[in-house]
Amino acid sequence: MNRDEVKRLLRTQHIETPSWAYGNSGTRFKVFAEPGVPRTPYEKIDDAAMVHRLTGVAPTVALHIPWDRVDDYADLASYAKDQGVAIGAINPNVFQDDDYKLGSVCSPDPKVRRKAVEHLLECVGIARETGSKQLSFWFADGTNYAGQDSIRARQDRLAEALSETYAAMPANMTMLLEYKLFEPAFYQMDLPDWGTSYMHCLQLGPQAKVLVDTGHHAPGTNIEMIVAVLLRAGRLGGFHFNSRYYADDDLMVGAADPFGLFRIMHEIVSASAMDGVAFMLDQCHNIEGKVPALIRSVMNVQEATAKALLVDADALTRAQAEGDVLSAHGALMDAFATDVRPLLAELRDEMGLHLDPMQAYRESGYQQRIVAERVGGTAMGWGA
Ligand code: AOS
Ligand code: ZN
Ligand code: ZN
Repeated sequence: MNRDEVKRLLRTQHIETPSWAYGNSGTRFKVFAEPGVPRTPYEKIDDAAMVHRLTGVAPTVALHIPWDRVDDYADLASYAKDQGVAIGAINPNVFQDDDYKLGSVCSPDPKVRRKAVEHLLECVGIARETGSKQLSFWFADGTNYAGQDSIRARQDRLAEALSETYAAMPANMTMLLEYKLFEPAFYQMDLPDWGTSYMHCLQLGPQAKVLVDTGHHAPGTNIEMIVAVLLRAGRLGGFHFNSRYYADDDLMVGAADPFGLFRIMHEIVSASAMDGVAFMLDQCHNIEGKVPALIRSVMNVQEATAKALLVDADALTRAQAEGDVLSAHGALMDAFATDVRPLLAELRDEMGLHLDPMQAYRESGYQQRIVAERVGGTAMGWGA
């Protein structure tokens, strides 16, 4: 692919930031409060807009309900628009209430299931009101002990809840169904892997697609293989990008394993699927500044994408057809070894942006301003 085509595609790639990453977060041991953290969903949008202003490719922000509950969602959406961004995926929260102890949509208690489904339906409404086209579902449902509940009955309850929600979606809305190997449940999760998620999507219909969170697999899982298979089936809805060393670490994407990210992006580029996939971040910035961490993360995704776009597809296909293992592998490694920072600087220059968004942030005075202005009130986040 020539340089201009690479830049054209990079301009079209949109990377969605998660509202929760702008708030305080931590581990089960400690949530360190950071000065300047948003006190309202509106202030989260201000931060997301800043990330977009500096990177030019992060025009949407995902919401998490009820963390981002407001009285008037249309007003929130129009505020976002005024700041130059839009509302992205709507994420329901069916894991933080006491009555979800044994699950939400899979709970053995029909009243709890009803409550959870009502919340999913509420999120369909919020998506409509904010102009969002995507629902992003993650369920903490599962069990801790063999025999605790019927695995099969839980699948039936899940299918029932999803189909009621699916039926309420307008034709232009997509349901993204996320899976997770373990945590918070340790014996079995009701949606533990891409296959289970895919089966539910198949049953639901074409508006249901699988969401791959890069931190939700067993160590050593070949994630790009999953990506390739789902793309082939037309059911890869999108990503929750982040890095992990051990489990669901939620560190900055591209920090722990930039090569893994590149391999994922290579599958997307080679399937010409850049515009059909939602590139979303799902991260927690526990010890680093949140806004700059999100800027860095957006840049990391861009760098991996640029390298994937630079793969010499002809040389690769030729080597593959000839069974030339090392040349085929070499075609990928050459692209991965390319320093794409000058190309990205050129692209930013053409987009009227500072060549280095991290430096631009440091020089902007934004951090000092939010620290000075956001005094009083309650910082958003969990447990801070
Ligand atoms: C949880 O592990 C998942 O990654 C979800 O996407 C979750 O909704 C998100 O991390 C916000 O809590
Ligand atoms: Zn996730
Ligand atoms: Zn996760």
